[in-house]
Amino acid sequence: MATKKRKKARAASKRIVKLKAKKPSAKAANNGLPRPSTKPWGKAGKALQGIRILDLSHVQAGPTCTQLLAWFGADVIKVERPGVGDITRGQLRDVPDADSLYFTMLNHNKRSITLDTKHPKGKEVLERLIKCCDVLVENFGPGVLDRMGYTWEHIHKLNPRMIVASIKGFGPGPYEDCKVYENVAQCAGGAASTTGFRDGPPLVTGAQIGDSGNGLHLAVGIVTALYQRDRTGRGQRVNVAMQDGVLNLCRVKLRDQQRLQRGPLAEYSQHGEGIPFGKSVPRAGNDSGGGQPGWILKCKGWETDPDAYIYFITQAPVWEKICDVIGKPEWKTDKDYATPKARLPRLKHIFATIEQWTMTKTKFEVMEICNAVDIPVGPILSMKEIAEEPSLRKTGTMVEVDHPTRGKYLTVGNPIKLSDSISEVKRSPLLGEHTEEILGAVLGYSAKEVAEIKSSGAVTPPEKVRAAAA
Ligand code: CAO
Repeated sequence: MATKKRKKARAASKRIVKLKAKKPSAKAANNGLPRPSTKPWGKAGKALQGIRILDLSHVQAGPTCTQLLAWFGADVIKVERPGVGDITRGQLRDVPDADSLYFTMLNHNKRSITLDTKHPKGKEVLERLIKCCDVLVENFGPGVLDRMGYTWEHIHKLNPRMIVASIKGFGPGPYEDCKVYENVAQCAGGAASTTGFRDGPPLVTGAQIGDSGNGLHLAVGIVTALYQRDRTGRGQRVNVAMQDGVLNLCRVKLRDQQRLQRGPLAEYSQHGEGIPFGKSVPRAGNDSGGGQPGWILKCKGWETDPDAYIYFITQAPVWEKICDVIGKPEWKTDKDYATPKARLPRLKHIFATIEQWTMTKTKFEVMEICNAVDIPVGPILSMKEIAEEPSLRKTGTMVEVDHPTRGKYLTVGNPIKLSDSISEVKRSPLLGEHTEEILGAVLGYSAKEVAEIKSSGAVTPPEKVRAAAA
């Protein structure tokens, strides 16, 4: 009996040990909620895995959008004209016979298929692509897609889940039929009239807000439409007009346009200089666009180095620290300088005084001194300095990529970091590099059919184009 009891007790305690040893499932232990990934940053999969993009885009605006989606893991199939490809492949070429940096830096992580979309066989292939993709992206000139025979209605019929995303220069209105490039959009969207110095002509900015800026707008629209499709099962159109996107980025200037109707814009330095305002928002030089006055000031070496400058912000909460740093402690209590309102009419003099100090320091010394006491300043970094900045390499914002025909080059990686999604930068495809692979593995054509398509002229250039390219 005693032995039986002992055996029972031993078995029971074993069960307890077993129960204790059994790990609760991740879900059960967290009240059914998912836990944070245990994988390192960015290594838990690809955010857009399973999404296939039919990329008919070219030049810059569309390709920046599809490159971003490709970085997040979408399978981007770039359709290019046989023998020619995206025009940027050959534009601004720095290495003979190699794809230009213009092209490579906008088309990472994509596959390339050559296809004449006006050729009957090419149309057949394109329709198969439409049927097996989630999103079609295009930034052709107005009416081009319709002329090819691919109206929204036709695409929707072929694949009701398809999202059709387009960039055009202008939305519906007097200019809807115009072709548009970057600077046209900057001008029509309000950026150029508000950029530059008051006494100079309008200026375009180096940042490609019309092209790359609208690539971002389109990408947000696409991801939003994909999210909605999860509920409705239906695709939709996503339209971005470059003028609208630039205006969206210039909204602070529309804010000022309306403020101007109620009186002068006191934070614009022209106000302090006693120069009256006209009817529209003027060009404000390097004035800050917000409520904290700022200006670009010379630093040590400015005489020979075009980038020896710093952006200096006289942020109100740190005004007293600024006074100490620049050796003007008396401004802390002087009624002409002590308050932001009192300073507004004196900004020119204030910045000239601060500049006397910044000119004794390099921009990096100013950074060190000011940031130590929380004064917001920004060094004017040249592209050379940015390219050599180790911290940007470390975060993957600057990446070195190897390319079979041009060798190693530097590019900007994905600036949007996701903790759960891998974002490796893979080289851009050669023209038509994946044509056979896509025809066979994606579209399911047999080897015989692939051979037929190839000999039809739908994926290879006509003889005269080939001869001209040789
Ligand atoms: N097979 C066969 N034909 C093709 C093709 C393919 N794979 N890809 C393009 N084409 C044809 C088009 O069908 C079109 O032919 P039609 O005029 O006979 O219909 C032709 O190529 C030209 O297309 P396009 O008008 O788009 O190109 P463009 O070089 O004349 O103009 C641009 C370029 C950018 C001004 C124009 O596309 C545009 O305004 N796009 C919208 C705004 C935009 O995105 N601008 C920014 C570009 S980035 O700076």
